[in-house]
Amino acid sequence: MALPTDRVELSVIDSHTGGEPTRTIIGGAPGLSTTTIAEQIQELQKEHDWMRTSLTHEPRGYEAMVGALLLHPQNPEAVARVVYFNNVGYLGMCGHGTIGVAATLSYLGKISPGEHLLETISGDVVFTLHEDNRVSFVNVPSYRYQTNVPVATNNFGTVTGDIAFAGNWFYLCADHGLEISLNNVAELDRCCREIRHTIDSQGIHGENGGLIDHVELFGPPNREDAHSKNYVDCPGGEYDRSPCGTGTSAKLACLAAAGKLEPNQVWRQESVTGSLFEGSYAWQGDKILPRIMGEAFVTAETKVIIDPTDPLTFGFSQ
Ligand code: PYC
Repeated sequence: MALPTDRVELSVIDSHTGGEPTRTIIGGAPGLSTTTIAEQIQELQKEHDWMRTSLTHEPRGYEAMVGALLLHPQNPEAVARVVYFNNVGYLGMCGHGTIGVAATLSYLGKISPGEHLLETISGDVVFTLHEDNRVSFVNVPSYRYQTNVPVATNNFGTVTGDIAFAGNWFYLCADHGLEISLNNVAELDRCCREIRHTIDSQGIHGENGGLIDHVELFGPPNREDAHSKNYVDCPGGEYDRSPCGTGTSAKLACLAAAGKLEPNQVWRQESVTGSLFEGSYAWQGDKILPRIMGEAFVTAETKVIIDPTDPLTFGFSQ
């Protein structure tokens, strides 16, 4: 990868969805020579990964930062094509990011309340911008793959959990014995790392070898309007400040498979920060189509300057 030798200016809009940031690039990104979204992600990875690290690593970003690059869609019906990325790479599906991108497009005056289509690497995603600023989207077909999978940890005993797919692979666990609270993030993080370590070292995986790179811990909610509270450990080692769109979808898939939630019944998932997503589902064969609703707010409209004479301009991380 050749780093830019000239100054680059990127136009970005920052938003947060239930506390989880999305940094949407709306201008200044290098032109891509490829056509399909899969090729474009490969090209970004190979030729322009500096853009990802510049926006998500320190000094401009931090470990929770998720980027979204808007590209021209192939389908004229789509409002945009979007590539999500974070501090460690490019993402499959990103629920909070979908809500953040929708809020950004609305802020820019590019969409009005109603239904819209986004092209993503996981397929077309239909989202609805509601009159009250909330956004709902239909996630990719999701399913519980295995149930009651034991995972031994050094410091937290043997926990059991389900494995589910919802655009990302999740291990979902409720018997960890920890309080889900912002005061307890260090312990929650340690527990998730130990679970991830055992999952990796014992070759526990999703269907067709799918990499389980998200661990989701559940506990009782604090909010009266919520059914459950979660802590979601993401691939870069950071935790999702929102209830996680794909994580809430994975939970819906497990509840549906266990016969604990009916189609169209609403599940309210609280996050470790106290924010809330509403989820419901419809069956599609033996999988579910989750619908997730949340709200995002724009926090900044920024020109990011990437100055090659600055030794830390492309970002640094631990
Ligand atoms: O909301 O799906 C989500 C998500 C995945 C990683 C961070 N947020």
